[in-house]
Amino acid sequence: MNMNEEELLRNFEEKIDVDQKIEPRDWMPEAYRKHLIRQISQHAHSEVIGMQPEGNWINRAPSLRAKMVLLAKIQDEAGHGLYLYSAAETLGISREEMLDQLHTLKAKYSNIFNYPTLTWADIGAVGWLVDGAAIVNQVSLQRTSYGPYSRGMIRICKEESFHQRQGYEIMAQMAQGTPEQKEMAQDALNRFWWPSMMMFGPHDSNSPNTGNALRWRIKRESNDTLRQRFIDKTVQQANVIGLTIPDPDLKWNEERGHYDFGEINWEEFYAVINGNGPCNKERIDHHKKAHEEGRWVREAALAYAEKQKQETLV
Ligand code: FAQ
Repeated sequence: MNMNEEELLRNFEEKIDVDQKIEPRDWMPEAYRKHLIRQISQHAHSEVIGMQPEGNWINRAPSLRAKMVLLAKIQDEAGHGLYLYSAAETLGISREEMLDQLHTLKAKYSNIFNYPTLTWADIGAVGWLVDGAAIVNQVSLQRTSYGPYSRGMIRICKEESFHQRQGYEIMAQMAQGTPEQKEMAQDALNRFWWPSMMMFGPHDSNSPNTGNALRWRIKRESNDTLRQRFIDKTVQQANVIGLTIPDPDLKWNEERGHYDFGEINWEEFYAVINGNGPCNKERIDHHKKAHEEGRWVREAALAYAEKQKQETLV
């Protein structure tokens, strides 16, 4: 490393230490850039792949109101994906490259979207638990050190809190409905609880990316800290609507001021994130097909933009 680079690095670290945002044209270490591209692109893929389990219920929503709300939510997820792809593009990777990484399984996306949505209550569980977990994580990421990611998170969190309420409303309605409806809500909670806990990633002691992420303030809090916050919040919400968290070891710990909880099935987690979950193949195949079928739209939009540019030059 020459002197100049040492100085640049010092300058970069000083900015991080005083919480000044790093912007696209600022110098940054190559490892910081790569770390961000990995995290932000995987976050973007999660938002977009996350539309699939919900899309499964648009034409079976139980009322016009429920259908409109669900459509609006899914559309928001597409928007979140776009903000995040744009933020990643500022780091020097193209959208095509990111999608190629998704389609060739080089890039991951959230474990949670590899589970099926079998009943309408699952749409409630996704909103309540999945968006609930996403918010806890993303509120923390609002303070991330990379400017475009941080600004994206601020906007995304505003929309995400509406999503969480949409899901909780469905769960509350079903939990107070007929015995069959309450059973459906409990069954959805049973199936989505543990995969939602896994959304925060492995325990800190097994999380290879956390060290650099915290040092560079990409992540502001660790996987375990955020998971615990989610649990503490969600247990109370389950109590209010009379549903039971499916964890016999869940117990308030007066000393810690937190809930203790049972062991997460990490074997299942690693199987799912490495391509062997119940719906991995279906999700990627569907995305590839939609991408191919939308090719003419992208080409037409680019041709139109080019034409506009030529016209303004004349
Ligand atoms: N799923 O060293 P760590 C949403 C991977 S948005 C899959 O701890 P890191 C909205 C990890 O990538 C949900 N893979 O990694 C919505 C790494 O592998 P790699 C998405 C996971 O990055 C709602 C390896 O394990 N949110 O839901 C997962 O420090 C409803 C080792 O892990 C974000 O992406 C996982 N859960 O911490 C949309 C938030 N966890 O990449 C539609 C931003 C870990 O080295 C409907 N991301 N892995 O090959 C983050 O905060 C972090 O990336 C973590 C993981 C916390 C996810």
